[in-house]
Amino acid sequence: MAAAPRSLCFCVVFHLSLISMAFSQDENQFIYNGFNGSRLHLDGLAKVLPNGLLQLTNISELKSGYGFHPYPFKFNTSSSQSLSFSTNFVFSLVPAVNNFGGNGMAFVFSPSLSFTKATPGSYLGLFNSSNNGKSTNHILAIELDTVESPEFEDIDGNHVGIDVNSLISNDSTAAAYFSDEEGKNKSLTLESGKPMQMWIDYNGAEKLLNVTLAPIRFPKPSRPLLSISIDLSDIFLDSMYVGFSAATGTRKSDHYILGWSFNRTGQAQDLDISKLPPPPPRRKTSKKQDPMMIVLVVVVVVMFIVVIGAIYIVRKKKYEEVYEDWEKEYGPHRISYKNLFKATKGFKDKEVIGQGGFGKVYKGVLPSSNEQIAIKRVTHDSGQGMKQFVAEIVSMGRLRHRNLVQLRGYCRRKGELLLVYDYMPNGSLDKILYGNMRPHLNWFQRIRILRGVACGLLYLHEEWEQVVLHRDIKPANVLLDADLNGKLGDFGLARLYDHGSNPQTTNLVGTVGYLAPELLRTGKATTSSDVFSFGAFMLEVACGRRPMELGDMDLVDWVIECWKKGSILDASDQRLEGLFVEEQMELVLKLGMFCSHPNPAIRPSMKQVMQYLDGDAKFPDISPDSNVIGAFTATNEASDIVVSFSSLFESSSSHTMSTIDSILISGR
Ligand SMILES: *[C@@H]1O[C@H](CO)[C@@H](O)[C@H](O)[C@H]1NC(C)=O
Ligand SMILES: *[C@@H]1O[C@H](CO)[C@@H](O)[C@H](O)[C@H]1NC(C)=O
Ligand SMILES: *[C@@H]1O[C@H](CO)[C@@H](O)[C@H](O)[C@H]1NC(C)=O
Ligand SMILES: *[C@@H]1O[C@H](CO)[C@@H](O)[C@H](O)[C@H]1NC(C)=O
Ligand SMILES: *[C@@H]1O[C@H](CO)[C@@H](O)[C@H](O)[C@H]1NC(C)=O
Ligand SMILES: *[C@@H]1O[C@H](CO)[C@@H](O)[C@H](O)[C@H]1NC(C)=O
Ligand SMILES: *[C@@H]1O[C@H](CO)[C@@H](O)[C@H](O)[C@H]1NC(C)=O
Ligand SMILES: *[C@H]1O[C@@H](CO)[C@H](O)[C@@H](O)[C@@H]1NC(C)=O
Repeated sequence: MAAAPRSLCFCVVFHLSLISMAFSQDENQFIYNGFNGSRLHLDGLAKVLPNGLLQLTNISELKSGYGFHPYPFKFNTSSSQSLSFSTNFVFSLVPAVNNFGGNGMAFVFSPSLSFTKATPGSYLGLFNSSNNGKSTNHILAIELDTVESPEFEDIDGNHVGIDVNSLISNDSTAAAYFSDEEGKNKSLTLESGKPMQMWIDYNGAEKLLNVTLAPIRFPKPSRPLLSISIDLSDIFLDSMYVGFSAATGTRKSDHYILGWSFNRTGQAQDLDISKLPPPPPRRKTSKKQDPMMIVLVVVVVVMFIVVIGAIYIVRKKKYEEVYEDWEKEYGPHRISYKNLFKATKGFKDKEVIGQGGFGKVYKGVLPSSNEQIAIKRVTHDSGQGMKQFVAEIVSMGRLRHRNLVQLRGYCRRKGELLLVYDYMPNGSLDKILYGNMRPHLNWFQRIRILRGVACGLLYLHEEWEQVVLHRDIKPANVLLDADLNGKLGDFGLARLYDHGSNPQTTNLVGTVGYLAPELLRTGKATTSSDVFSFGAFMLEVACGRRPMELGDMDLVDWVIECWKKGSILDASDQRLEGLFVEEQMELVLKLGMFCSHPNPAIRPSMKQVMQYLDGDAKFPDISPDSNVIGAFTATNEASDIVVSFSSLFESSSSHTMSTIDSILISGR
């Protein structure tokens, strides 16, 4: 078809025909993968950027921009077939404000390149108010409209429309594409700034115009977005230009074309996406527009950092421990504060199971092993003696005896020492002895507790590698396990006070009523002063009375009185209702008295106490009127007469027995 006119021209004017030949051959088709070196006719704001992008408009208000193929195509409007064309292009609309750009762009066939009288904004730089809708326009436009203009019956602010001589579209639909993969329509946002591709195909024979849209890199969908039957011969003139227009109004976008392929003789070639100029950068969301937003974001970020930082510091502070170099060797005995904190649910008051002179005791469950523990929280001034004390505490941890509450480890914080023990489900004997437990502790349980505690104390005094003084034996420090076995707690803890600042006053540890008189005088604790406390403890368990109760006479004096009246068993706890082994009760009362003797020399050792309790040695038959007993109520000096007694006690038990007897008899 092109061959005939070419040869004809060739004959007439040689050099002109060459140019015309080039046009006629080239100009039925072209492809721009980027517009570097293109020969487009640009008007308005349009320009080709150095990177090859065709920018139709920037974000100046109420402006138009045009990019057209510079030469018109010749159409034979009598022959519908010759009106076929195929084109595709990649565009990108970058709004000035996110989702608030405008007004849009169009692919256009126009008989003229002059749009000087056309209006920007919703007229898309194609028409003005007086010529809009006139058939004399001879314009076909495929619009990409991003502003809803009611005057043009727009369906929305994001649609594709086919316009013939008018901005009132012959057909339009919301921007979308058919996904062959998913078998459904998927919507698109034209002014997302993302590059998209459009295909426009017209078959002159079928008089069918198809418009197809898809995101870049998607193959052409099998179903067009718009497909209308239209006879372009009614619209086109013999000579038509083809290109793009775009316009801004009060809403504005950068309108870009990245590449364009056009063909009148067949399917337009696909663009080479890899060769297209880089997509224009999208604008950072409205930050420039709204300084309040920046302030808000900064404030939120700063607050976030502050909160996170605060949480970090609080957490760090919360679990902060004191750890000194010398503690390294005790590493295995150290229990992390975090674990203890979790075990006690944050040292909640609800978890407090006791309160003593040293501080509160909490119940807890170790998160790692689910084991129950008791945590003694001791306040202290972490002075110089701490090192020695921790050393002792740790060595206490090595004490193993079934009648000692096992120390598991420790933790140190500022002003605070935490000692972790096995948990004793039945609490302290003190609570059970004076509480409302029903049935009340029976005699067998009591004697077993007494024996157990004696056994534990013997271990501390004589059976371990060094002598450990308890210094605070009393029912509150005797704990009961699930089977009501007595276990001595708090051993060695009294030493804590030795490390205080004033050695003169701090040595006096213990509880009134359980304190040996010589301890009050000399301040020096001995195994014998422990025995004194144990004696008071024995009497207490047997009589169910505290050693010193307000308004009552001393427990020892009272027992002696009962004894002198010839009915020592009257001193026994009324709650036992007489249900006890009389010999045992008598032994416990008398042994208790002897242990509580004001003269330390008369007190037996723990070993002897065990022997009496076990029946391995027979307790001497003493008269209540003996010297020894008299010494209870006499002055301290008076008791000195039997000071040689202790050395005799050291010998074998059978021997001891006779010695006691003889002394007692001589005292009579
Ligand atoms: C838009 O382009 C025109 C012409 O190149 C220029 O004068 C104007 O400053 C540009 N406006 C913006 C907002 O970039
Ligand atoms: C235009 O097409 C008609 C019908 O096919 C034909 O008769 C006519 O010669 C064509 N005109 C030109 C200038 O090619
Ligand atoms: C509208 O455009 C047409 C054609 O370009 C022109 O003749 C006419 O004067 C314009 N009207 C107005 C009001 O600008
Ligand atoms: C997809 O969109 C086209 C055009 O808007 C419509 O004709 C067609 O029914 C839609 N198809 C589906 C599966 O929604
Ligand atoms: C237009 O789309 C219809 C429906 O998919 C198709 O049958 C027809 O061949 C298409 N025409 C062109 C020119 O692409
Ligand atoms: C135009 O179509 C013809 C025939 O299908 C094809 O050979 C040619 O490559 C196409 N050119 C462009 C630029 O699409
Ligand atoms: C366009 O040309 C410029 C130099 O003029 C070059 O830097 C750029 O890479 C070219 N872009 C394309 C897409 O070819
Ligand atoms: C769009 O098509 C043209 C030519 O086919 C008609 O003349 C117009 O009336 C029609 N416009 C609308 C809104 O359908």
